[in-house]
Amino acid sequence: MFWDEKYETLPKKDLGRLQLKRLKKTLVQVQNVDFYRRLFKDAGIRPEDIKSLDDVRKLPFTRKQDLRNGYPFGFFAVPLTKVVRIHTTSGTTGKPTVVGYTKKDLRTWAGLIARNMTMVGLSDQDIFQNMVNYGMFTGGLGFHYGAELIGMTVIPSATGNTRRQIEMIQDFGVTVIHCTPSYALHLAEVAEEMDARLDSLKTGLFGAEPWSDSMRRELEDKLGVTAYDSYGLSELFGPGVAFECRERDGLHIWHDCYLVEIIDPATGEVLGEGERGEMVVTPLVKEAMPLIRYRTGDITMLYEDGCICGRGQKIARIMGRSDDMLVIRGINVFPSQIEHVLLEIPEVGNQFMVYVDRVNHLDEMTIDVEINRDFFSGELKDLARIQNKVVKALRDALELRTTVRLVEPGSLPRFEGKAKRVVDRRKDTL
Ligand code: DLL
Repeated sequence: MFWDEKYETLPKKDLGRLQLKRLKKTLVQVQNVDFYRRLFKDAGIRPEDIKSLDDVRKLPFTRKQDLRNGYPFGFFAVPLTKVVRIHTTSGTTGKPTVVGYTKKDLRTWAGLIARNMTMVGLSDQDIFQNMVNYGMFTGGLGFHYGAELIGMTVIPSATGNTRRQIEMIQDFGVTVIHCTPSYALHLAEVAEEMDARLDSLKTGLFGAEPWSDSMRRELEDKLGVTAYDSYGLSELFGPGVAFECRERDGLHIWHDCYLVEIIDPATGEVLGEGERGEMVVTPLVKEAMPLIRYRTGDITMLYEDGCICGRGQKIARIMGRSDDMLVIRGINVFPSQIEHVLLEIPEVGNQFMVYVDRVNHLDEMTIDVEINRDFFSGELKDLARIQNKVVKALRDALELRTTVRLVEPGSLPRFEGKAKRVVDRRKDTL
């Protein structure tokens, strides 16, 4: 099942040729952006010096901070009259990053979402409930127009009012949902409280934040869906950059539109297939806001093998962002690893919070996790046993001693969009 079979299955040689052609065009386009004109000049590079795909390595990186410095429209390569939509990233600190789209960009973007949804077997027969924020976040409108392009029946329910969301799924016979995995967990929890059956559901599209395979099993079990991982970032249109196919073993990234490199985040050195590092992407088809060697901050690797579905080289599921990685007493920990451990332990729930402090110059990690009442007799010795079990499982997986606090079911925060499960308080104590 293909949306754009020719481009999704291009043989390697043809793909390389197309990528180079599109890269050259992009290099010309970015000359409309002051930042790039200066960057190329300072590096002593002219667009015509790039003669092969490997030559891209001669070009400097673009970082998120560069985009912030260009606030608001400094990275637009077309006049504002050609920009028909603006989105921004959430920007937890300082100004958000602004992204712009031409009419053609919006068509290209919708086409990429259509590829993804068709790849997992969705069609105009499906009823699609889009349970993400429809504002500046790219997840709402991005998926909306892709789904409409395929001809799906789209319910733009956005976030909030979980009980109403569940009623809509039931009343409209929804077959496909899209939301963050954190919200999907909450949805499952509320459906359980309501004793609501979600029999019409068959597919769950989840993304916008890291989530583990244990979380996948949990969501599939509770919601009765097949769950697919969806990856993207605003700077590269939004969702639709990479997506799992039915194999659900790695994500297809659309190589005709995105030139991918994996680098060592510390040295900038380009790594080989099968080596984990930061993904750097040069989008090849963006008009309003082309970028060169954009450092996504996301940690993944390129798979060596192709895929039996016939599409191109895949990337591994994103482990997290390099800036989400916690370094606790010299050991690297991604929140997704903690999630994986906790979900394997039936005595505790699937919600957790991580607090990191510095006590007497030592990093201390405390994890709050909800107890599962079905496994708790009410006796203190029971609590101690469960607590020890969690501490041991975390120590085995992370090679790190942690403090675990068991808390009441339902007492930890739930999230409608991206979850914020880590509170690093070390900076406060410096
Ligand atoms: O999260 C776009 C999106 C919307 C993707 C809906 C998928 C579904 P931003 O808000 O700019 O855009 O955040 C992008 O989120 O750099 C990753 O760190 C993280 N991220 C996105 N998808 C995944 C995923 C949207 N499937 C940032 N797995 C990215 C892990 C993800 N991390």
